[in-house]
Amino acid sequence: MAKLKLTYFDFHGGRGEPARIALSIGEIAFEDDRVPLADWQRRKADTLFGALPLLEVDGQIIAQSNAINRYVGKLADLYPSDPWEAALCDEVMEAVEDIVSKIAATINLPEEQKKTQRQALVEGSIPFYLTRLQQRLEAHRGRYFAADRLSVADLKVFTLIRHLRSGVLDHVPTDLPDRVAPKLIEHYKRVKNDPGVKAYYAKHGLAI
Ligand SMILES: N[C@@H](CCC(=O)N[C@@H](CS)C(=O)NCC(=O)O)C(=O)O
Repeated sequence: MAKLKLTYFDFHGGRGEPARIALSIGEIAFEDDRVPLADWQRRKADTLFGALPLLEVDGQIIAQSNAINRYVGKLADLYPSDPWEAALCDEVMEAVEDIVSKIAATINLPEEQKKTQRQALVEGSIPFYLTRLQQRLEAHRGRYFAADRLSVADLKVFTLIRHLRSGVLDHVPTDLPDRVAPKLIEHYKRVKNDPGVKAYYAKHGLAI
């Protein structure tokens, strides 16, 4: 088995979280390299694209969260083998990237600008992406986003919903996902109650 090291920030959530959960579900050993925020500026210059996550496989490194999700998804049997179902899985992961990038672009703004831009997201892009993701879920049997079983796409949407409901995003009401996309909340609970996902959070001492 290849030697794996997943590098991401030292918090629960974000672009590195789906791969951490997937590797845990697949019972695949990996070094969980958690970078404290205080160390980031020192380490940033040495990363492939100046960002995390990174995955090292037997000494070789890849970047980009969705490339990593696909790779670990294949190792953990959480990525569809059928090409069409794989494309559905990819579509959802890229759509989540679209909205995550818009939210991430507000993180370091001065307070007033952050408030204005987040309010615009709350009235526009966030409900737009949540309702469209909900439509894609319903178009594919309603339980999971691809192949009617858990995949890395489900873990990525789960991580997004958890983030939006967590209260860490100032000016984003925590009940927004529940109001605009109730089927995504049912999906969130389905994923949260998956035995592998529960075991992952229990291992880290987190109530979700
Ligand atoms: N397209 C990249 C985006 C990576 C990215 O922006 N990561 C953020 C954390 S989620 C980051 O490293 N931010 C710190 C920085 O840009 O200095 C991916 O999907 O991995």
